[in-house]
Amino acid sequence: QNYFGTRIREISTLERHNGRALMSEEEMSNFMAVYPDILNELTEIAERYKSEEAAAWFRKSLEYNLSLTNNKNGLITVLTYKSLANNEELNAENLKLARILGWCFEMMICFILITDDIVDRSTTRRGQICWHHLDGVGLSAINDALLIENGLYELLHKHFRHLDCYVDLLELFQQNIFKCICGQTLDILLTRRNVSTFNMNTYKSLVLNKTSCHFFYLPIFLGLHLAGVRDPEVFKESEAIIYDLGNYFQAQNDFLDVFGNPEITGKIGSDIQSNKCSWLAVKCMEHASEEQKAVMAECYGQNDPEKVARVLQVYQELNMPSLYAKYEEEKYNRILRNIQQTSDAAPKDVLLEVLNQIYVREI
Ligand code: DMA
Ligand code: MG
Ligand code: MG
Ligand code: MG
Repeated sequence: QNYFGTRIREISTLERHNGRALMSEEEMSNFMAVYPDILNELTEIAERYKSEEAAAWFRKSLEYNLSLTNNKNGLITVLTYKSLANNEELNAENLKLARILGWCFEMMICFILITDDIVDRSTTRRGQICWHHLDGVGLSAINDALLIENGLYELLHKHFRHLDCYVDLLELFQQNIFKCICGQTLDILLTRRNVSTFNMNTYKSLVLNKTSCHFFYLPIFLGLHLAGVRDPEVFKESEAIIYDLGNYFQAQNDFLDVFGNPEITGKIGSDIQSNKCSWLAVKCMEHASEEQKAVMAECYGQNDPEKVARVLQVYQELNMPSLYAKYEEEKYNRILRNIQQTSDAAPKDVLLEVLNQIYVREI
């Protein structure tokens, strides 16, 4: 049962721009149908470098880690392409290309999550043990993350090199990966500051980099470029909404870290212990009394169950779940309104579908 069960039904009745942008089971199974080819091709590429043992390891790490992403983000690229490509271009060959591009994007999420779980000292993701935490993996996970990142460019080279948009695709990956890792760097640096210094401006710039640019900007912009969209206005309109979606998505991720059910989220939250500049911490400091602020300053970011419990108590005193529910309600309505106001040239239906997917998200 979703935390906001009642809202789901309401959204499912939303009208959509056209039928192309739904994350249907059929769409997902078409996307998954490309997966065995992706694995085989990447293994073959690695084998070419005359190391069968390394290639087999690469395949193993790909299989394990790609199962830890939700695969839905890669689908965003496919939906964007389908939504904006000309009808005559929507053939099996081009759709396969869009799906391959979606898998390149999944590889990007995958390698970021491997490193994210190492620096966040996470132990589980999607109910499975994090890659670096497995016996026989350990710190070699860092090397595996690099393998997956660079494998993505091999796949891109193999399938997209002949296209006019190749350089755009390459630059999109390189620039957004850099931005995302800058965001991750800020995330790490902020854990070294006292919670009393956290504020919404810092949070927004953190999220803009670590979340928005890679989770939403990249898959949508990849699809736009593959579809041959040139109008700068489309990119501009989409960008503003994507940043808002990213903000909402990360606030929800931060909320679930503390208030989510680990059996559903598949991961054990640790933002309080690791002193994360999270939405909850920032909002809490905005609303806290002097006394509550003092408790936060003393107890936030400590790996001590008693101190964590005191932070949780402050969160409860301030009724953070209902503050979050109010935020979510407002955010949802504002993003919805903004999507409705974009021009028809923008990927309206994809943005709406992403909003819908975030809203019903449990993990
Ligand atoms: C999410 O941060 C951002 C990236 C770039 C993974 P996070 O560490 O809060 O994510 P999660 O809660 O999934 O570990
Ligand atoms: Mg993390
Ligand atoms: Mg993190
Ligand atoms: Mg989190």
